[in-house]
Order: sequence, then structure tokens, then C-alpha cells
Amino acid sequence: MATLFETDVNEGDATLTGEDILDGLAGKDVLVSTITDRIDAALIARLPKSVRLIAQFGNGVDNIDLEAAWAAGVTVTNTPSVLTEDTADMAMALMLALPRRLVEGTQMLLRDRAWAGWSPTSMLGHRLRGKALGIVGMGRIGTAVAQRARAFGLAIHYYSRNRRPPGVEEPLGATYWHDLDAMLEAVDIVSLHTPLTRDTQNILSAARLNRLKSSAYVVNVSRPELVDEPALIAGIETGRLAGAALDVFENKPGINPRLLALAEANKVVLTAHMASATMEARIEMGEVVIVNIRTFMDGHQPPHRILPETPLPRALRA
Ligand code: 8YV
Repeated sequence: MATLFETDVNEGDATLTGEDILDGLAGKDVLVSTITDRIDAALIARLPKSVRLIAQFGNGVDNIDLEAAWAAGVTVTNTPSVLTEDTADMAMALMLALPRRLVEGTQMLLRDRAWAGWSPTSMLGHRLRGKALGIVGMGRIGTAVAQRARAFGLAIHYYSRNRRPPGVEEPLGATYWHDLDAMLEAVDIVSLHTPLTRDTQNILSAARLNRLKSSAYVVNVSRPELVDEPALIAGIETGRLAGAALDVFENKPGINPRLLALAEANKVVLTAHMASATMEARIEMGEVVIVNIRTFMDGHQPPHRILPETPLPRALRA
């Protein structure tokens, strides 16, 4: 097989420092990054002059200081689309997991060996059909979730930066809400599908969580910073909220023990940032990274360049 690129590969070490990244970049033209690599202004200022492209292996680019990259003349690309369907599948799985007590049922059988057999009142959950789903962010992934949720009989509500132009029908008979606060009062489940930007950070603030019905629960396959996590935890602990199903949560220095306790009590379902983790998606993401790099190296605009009108990620945390 012909060698396409000469690479210096970091094999899955999620704790790369800026120095590690810079060390690996000597003599290179492209930095291929993932969400765990913090590419802040200080690091960008120290990039070798040869590095003109940051090719993110992922959809979200909130780990990259886009303004600093652009100011330094560095192009940034990502891999949208190829992880849309798998991420939407996981949102659906999480949406079902809490009301249908999937994790609890498995734990009772396998971990606790406590199943006494079927009875009419054993493991009763709640039906999804007929409930109202509020989607925050009706982009590619939000729309793919809406399609699935519609098939499950949920009524679709959404709040989004981009409303369809006047006269264009809402997809899937969805109800658009200009006012997120009002939508939260109306729905039974809220699912987050917006990128993390300066505008969306803490979009599910403590005050907004308070607007949800006490029977409502939160699904998050996007970014932890979209939610006031301490307020979410306190809300579930006090019964103010029914629960949460989270693929993403604060994990520095570790997962909040109160969140783990809620998962033990089956009020919360936790998965390990794996919404896009299919073999197929990872292969396709790699292919898109290669297309972005080759196009750029051939002197053309890469197909998935992050454009300057893109809402900026929130300021990277110190
Ligand atoms: C990826 C994600 O696995 O693409 C994203 O934005 O959150 C994940 O599903 C990760 O970003 C890889 O860099």
C-alpha cells in the first residue's frame, strides 16, 4: 500500500499536554486533533510555521480556539455528517433507558441476582409514546433524533438558532419554540443537540431546569457544559426532576460521586461518551479527515472547513 502521509500517532492517550502535542508536530504540516486535545491560543502561537491545518477527528470543535487559529492563518476542519445517525441512535437508546428501566432490569438480574420472576407489577416503567420531546438544536443530529422519536410516537418540539424560513413547513410536524423557557415547561423529555459555543454554554441553567415538569428528564449526548450539572444533580436528588440519561458529564478530576450515587439508585443512566462510538463511524471519520487533508494539501478549500460565521466555541477554560 502506498504511504499517503508520514504520521506521528498518539495511540489513544487522552491526557496529552500541549508540550506532547508540540513535540509530535516537529516537521509536520497538519495537526489531527480530537476532542480531548486542548488547542488553545497559547498552543496555536507555538505551532511550527509548517502547520497550516488543524484537522479535527470529530464533529464538535470546542477544544480549539478558532479565533486564534484563524488569526494565525491556520485552517480548521471537522468530520460532520458521518457520526449523525449513530449519535441519534444513542440519544434514542438513552431516551428509552430511563422510562423502561433497562439498566435497572439488567442489574437486578445479573448484579443483584434478585429477580423473583414475572408479576403484573414487576418493573413497571413509563410509556414513551404520546410524550412530548423537546429538542434543543435542530441541526443534523437533532433532526435525526426527531425522525427516530417520531417513529416512537413522541410529539416533537424544538428550539433552534435557525428557524425554517417563513412558509417552509416544520419537519416532522415539529413545533418550533422561539422561547426556550416556554418549551421546557411543555415537554416531558429534553434532549440536547447543540454545539458548545459562547451562547449555548449553560443553556440548561439552574433556572431553566426549574421550569421542567417534575416528571421530566434530561438526555445529553452533546457536551456537559451545556447543563448546570450541580443543579441537575440537586434537582434529581430532591425529586424536583425525574432523572437524566447522560453520555457526557463533568469528568475532571473525576465523575461527581453524587451523580454516580444517582446512577446507583437508577435515577440516572450514564454511558461513557460513546454516542458516536461505532466502528463504522470511526472509519468514516478517518476517511473524512483524509479527504480534508488531501484537498487542503492540493491547494483547495477542504470540504469541511469551519467557516468564520460558525458560532465560536466558548472561551477555553484555564
Ligand atoms: C467524538 C464527539 O467521538 O464528534 C464529536 O463532537 O463528541 C464525539 O462523538 C469525538 O469528538 C472525537 O474527537
